[in-house]
Amino acid sequence: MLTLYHYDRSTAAQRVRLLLDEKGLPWKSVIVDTARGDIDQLPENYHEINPKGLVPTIENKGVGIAESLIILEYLEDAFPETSFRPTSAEDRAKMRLWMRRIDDGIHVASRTIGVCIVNRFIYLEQGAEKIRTYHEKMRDHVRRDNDRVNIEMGLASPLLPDALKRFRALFEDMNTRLEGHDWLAGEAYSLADIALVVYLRRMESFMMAPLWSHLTALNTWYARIAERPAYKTAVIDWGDITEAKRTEHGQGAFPEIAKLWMA
Ligand SMILES: N[C@@H](CCC(=O)N[C@@H](CS)C(=O)NCC(=O)O)C(=O)O
Repeated sequence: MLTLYHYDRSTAAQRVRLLLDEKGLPWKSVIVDTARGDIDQLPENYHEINPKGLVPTIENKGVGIAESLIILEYLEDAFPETSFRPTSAEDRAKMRLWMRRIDDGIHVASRTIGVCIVNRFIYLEQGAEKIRTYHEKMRDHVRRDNDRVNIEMGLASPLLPDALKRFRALFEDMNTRLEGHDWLAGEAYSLADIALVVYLRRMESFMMAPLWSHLTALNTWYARIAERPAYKTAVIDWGDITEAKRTEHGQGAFPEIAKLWMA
């Protein structure tokens, strides 16, 4: 059986759970939640299959696979019966171009926004020593260095304006495409929609949704996906143990975030 290493609110894990549930595949859950500095949660030798020590990782037939976008493609290859890839080669290329934006800066931007608005407060509650150890053990040094700046500077971080600009451009580009189509690539729900929808929910959790309320096609698309049974089981039902903090700190940050978003 498939085993997924993940935790509730991880956007990268949400997209893998979405595809697993859309395909109706049974899977075993192993929670690995280091996001509040609990680095000891990593299973022994976890870095051998996920060199960055992050989630998600999926295991099948004794083989471990890291990186959520690779995992999505792997699940399509290994379990092609219900496909979430468009049929034409051109639409598949377009699907992958949308997905590429995630690794081309959107995922990192999402973390920057999260740390600047709320995670820095969660880290402060954990105590300086624990967070120092967490960062010392973090294998991705760019991620660690960004975290340190974002924790120290918060809404004044020099990384925050670019992160917000990337999201604004992404949401506007998605809206433009969706003005003429129901889905991001081809004419059916695909990996591109699955991979990107998790950021709507993530940015919304910081109370930022008024910033794109005018992007009607994007919001309609999001509502259409949220109605799918798999969205409930893969995203809503797993919840987010930090939701109250996201709401509280998101509300407080909104005036500054809106100013940067509009800049
Ligand atoms: N590029 C990776 C990113 C994975 C990633 O950033 N995972 C986050 C959750 S979304 C994580 O493991 N966080 C743990 C931590 O912050 O300690 C992927 O797509 O799988």
